[in-house]
Amino acid sequence: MNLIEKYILKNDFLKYAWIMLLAFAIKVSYFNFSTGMPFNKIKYILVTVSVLFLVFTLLYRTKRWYLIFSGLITLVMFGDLLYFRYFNDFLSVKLVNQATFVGSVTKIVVSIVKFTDIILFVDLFVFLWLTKNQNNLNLFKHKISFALSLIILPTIILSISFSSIYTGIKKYEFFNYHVYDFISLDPENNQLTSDTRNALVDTLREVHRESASGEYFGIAKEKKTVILVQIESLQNAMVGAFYNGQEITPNINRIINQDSIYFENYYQQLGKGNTSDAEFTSLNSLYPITSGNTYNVYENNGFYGLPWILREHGYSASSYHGYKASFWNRMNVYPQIGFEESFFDVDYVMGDKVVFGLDDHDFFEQTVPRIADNPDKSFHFLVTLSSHKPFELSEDKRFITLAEEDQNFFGDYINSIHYMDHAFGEFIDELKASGVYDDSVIIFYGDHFGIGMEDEVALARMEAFLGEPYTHEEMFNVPLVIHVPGSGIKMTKDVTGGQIDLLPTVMNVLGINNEYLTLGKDLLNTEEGFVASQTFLEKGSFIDNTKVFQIARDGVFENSTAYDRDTHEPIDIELCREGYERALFEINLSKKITETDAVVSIVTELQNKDGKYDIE
Ligand code: GP9
Ligand code: MN
Repeated sequence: MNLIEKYILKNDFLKYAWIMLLAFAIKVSYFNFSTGMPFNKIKYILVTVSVLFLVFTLLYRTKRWYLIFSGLITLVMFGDLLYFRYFNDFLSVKLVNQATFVGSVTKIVVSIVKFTDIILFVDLFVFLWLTKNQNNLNLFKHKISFALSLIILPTIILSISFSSIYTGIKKYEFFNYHVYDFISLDPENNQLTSDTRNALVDTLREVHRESASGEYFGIAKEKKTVILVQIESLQNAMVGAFYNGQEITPNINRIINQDSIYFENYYQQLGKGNTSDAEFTSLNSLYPITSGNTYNVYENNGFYGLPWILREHGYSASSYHGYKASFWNRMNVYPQIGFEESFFDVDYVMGDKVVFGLDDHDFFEQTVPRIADNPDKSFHFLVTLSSHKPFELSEDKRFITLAEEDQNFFGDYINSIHYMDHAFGEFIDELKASGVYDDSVIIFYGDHFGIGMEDEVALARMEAFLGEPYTHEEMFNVPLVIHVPGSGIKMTKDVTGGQIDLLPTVMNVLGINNEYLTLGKDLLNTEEGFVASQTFLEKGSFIDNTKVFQIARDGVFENSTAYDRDTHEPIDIELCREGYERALFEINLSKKITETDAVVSIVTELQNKDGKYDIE
């Protein structure tokens, strides 16, 4: 008893350390398993717990400092956890400029929080309880404890640095991830070397030689008005589908069935900038970056995508969106990507707000006169909003009768898409009434999924609706429709493509020779489908015509998985090595082009002309 009394109960380190270690272990285990940590990575829990223990015991002097420090670390962890549930990734310091975005999506954040998340705060409660009658824990009062800690820290660091078992630690382990993220240790060389640049120019010249002789070249060349609509959260699973006998998108279906080319294997290709990335990639045929969002980080870059290209070919270029100009930094970036004129919320008469901005019905109704008010060739880019999460419409805008079990996020999504479709149908009617329709080409696509994987109830209801497991492949699938009134075309294309392919495909139907920088391909003239993903399915992952390759979270090819799209059976990943390398190559190349602001100079070289960028 004497010994126990002397060495354990009277020794603050021994008395408190095990309790704190246990609390950290619970906290970190919860964090790791909630963020998809495989069981064989349990060693990372030890690393995080050890670092936490060291950091906090070194802060033994005052209770207040402990609470501030621990509170901050816990908040970052909590942020990582929420962000992970949504994006399948941790937060990054490069995302701080997106902080304003959080305000608009508070409801989404709230829907992602789970009651069990309180476990992340367990060490704070335990600490408060242990210190309720004292000012600190004095964990390091004894020299032996202090010495012990000085041994543990270097041991951890050395074992991380030299042991192969720690492959992937910077992707999984909390502290390593954030340290690497902070110092931006990027193994890739971010210079666009002259060899790579020359090879790119040669490849593009090859592509360009064939561009004017493709099928469907110029089918919409004579149309005066080019309308491109990016539709919020429209997944392909909704198109052509019925919910309990009720057609979800009757207007879109009708458009697809007449004078249209419908791409049914078309996919989102976002980074971390959601809607803005869908815009960026579709308009510019470049991949978005994933460290931050392209619209913010590269707001001053020169780009040469669809708006500039169409201006070069005699069209005017305008954009329309019923929300704040500052959101996604559109007000600064739109002029850079070529829009001469942009309309935002303040330019519209706001009726009832839907979700957080202009109702699609009001949006279309007030946009049509502006489109119609162009005697010459004009390009109009519309970004819809009211089918945005959390899909909460007022009762008078819900037209689909939902079963009891779908009176939730999933059912709200169905109703929201149905309402958007209704407004879209009115849009087409208004275009007809204003006399613009016949002389227009109308192209539309979904920006990204509506139903993610984070809401378990919605996920289950989505699976019941689909009649099969909900995969990322399904989640990424958005429709692309090219509607050419009077063309008599009715076609469904099954080639696999993504938003990066929009620009070359649109140039083809508009009869514009491709002499530009496009990393995507013209989907009307390729059989070889390929979509590289960077978010949700991380960099290296891809979807092609027959298979889906999903890179492992540690980034190691050999640990990854792949399946056949028809049978859903696993396939040998060696069959995916080429696609994997291509995905990495293309994304890295795109990143280098963006980082070095090389677009305009490459386009100038491709065109062998000077000063093309200065269009008046
Ligand atoms: C806001 C709208 C929605 O302007 O485009 O963006 P999201 O939240 O889908 O990225
Ligand atoms: Mn969106």
